[in-house]
Amino acid sequence: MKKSKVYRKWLISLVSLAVLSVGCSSGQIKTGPIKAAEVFDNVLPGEILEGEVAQKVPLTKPAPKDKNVHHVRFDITNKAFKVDEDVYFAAWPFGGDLPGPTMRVKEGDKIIFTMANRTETEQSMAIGMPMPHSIDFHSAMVNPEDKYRSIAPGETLRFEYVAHYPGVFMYHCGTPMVLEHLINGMYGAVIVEPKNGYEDKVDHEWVLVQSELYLKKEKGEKYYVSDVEAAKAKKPNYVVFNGQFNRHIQEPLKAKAGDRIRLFVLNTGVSDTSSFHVIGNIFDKVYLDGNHKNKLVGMQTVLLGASSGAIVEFVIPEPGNYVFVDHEFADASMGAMGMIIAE
Ligand SMILES: [Cu+2]
Repeated sequence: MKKSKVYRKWLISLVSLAVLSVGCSSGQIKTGPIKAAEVFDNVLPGEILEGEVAQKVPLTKPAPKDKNVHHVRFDITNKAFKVDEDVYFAAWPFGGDLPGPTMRVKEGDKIIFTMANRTETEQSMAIGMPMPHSIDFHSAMVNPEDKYRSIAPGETLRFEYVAHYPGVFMYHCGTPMVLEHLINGMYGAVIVEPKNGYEDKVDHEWVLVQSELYLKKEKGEKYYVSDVEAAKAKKPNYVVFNGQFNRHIQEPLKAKAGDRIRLFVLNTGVSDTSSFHVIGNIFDKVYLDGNHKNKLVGMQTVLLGASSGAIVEFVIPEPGNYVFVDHEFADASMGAMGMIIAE
């Protein structure tokens, strides 16, 4: 080979290496071909909640290390939930829970997601009306017109996506009027772990989903229902962690002095911010939106807009009751309060 040819080859490989490294350092994600969503005109056989990577709040277990493809199913059915003493809310939840179950996978994993709209069943119609619904995963990068389409009662939707970014993400129904579907409890969290795992080993991990409830009850009715006018005026009657007024005061989270805690906090809104704080503690590490690259240290409070998430980590300094609140104290007094008890 001639000297000039060798030089040209060397130059080309050097340039391509430079281009490649710029591409990588820019953090740009290549999504590749994405399959179109499928809609079935029946409720496919299966349970309302399926998938080993899905769990009800506040629980979450690490994503399986040996699997990169996960089948998850959240069906929609109307269901009533106790949100306070003598207050039962007729909601439209995902996967039979308020908030919906948390899905937890790893960066780069593929999720094959199934959702049936079961709002036309007798059981569901005893609580609310059959109507179209959809799901919008903030953890996905897909064509929303295809994947986030509304399906009619009795139909099943199936689509897949790859979780390209680590984080703590919201999912929710996106069927118009979105505000109305959100205030009916149609939201939940997705945790995407970084490819190489988290920086620290922890003793406990819990999920806290904060949301506002806008409720009203007609005289003689059994259940409270959502109040669209109050939601438009941003006047909630409750602001809650994990679906109930002061839920984790009644069901405290349990730890020991010296334990390291990781909380996955998601503020679903629907329209308000959260100033998340643990009384008697400082977050030694905070990862905004749950991404390990967005690291902050020594934080007293983390501010979360509607649909923002964070990982907060801290050590329990000594035995005691560590109350966590939305430090916007009107919200705390409306139920955004819980506790970690450390022996
Ligand atoms: Cu909906």
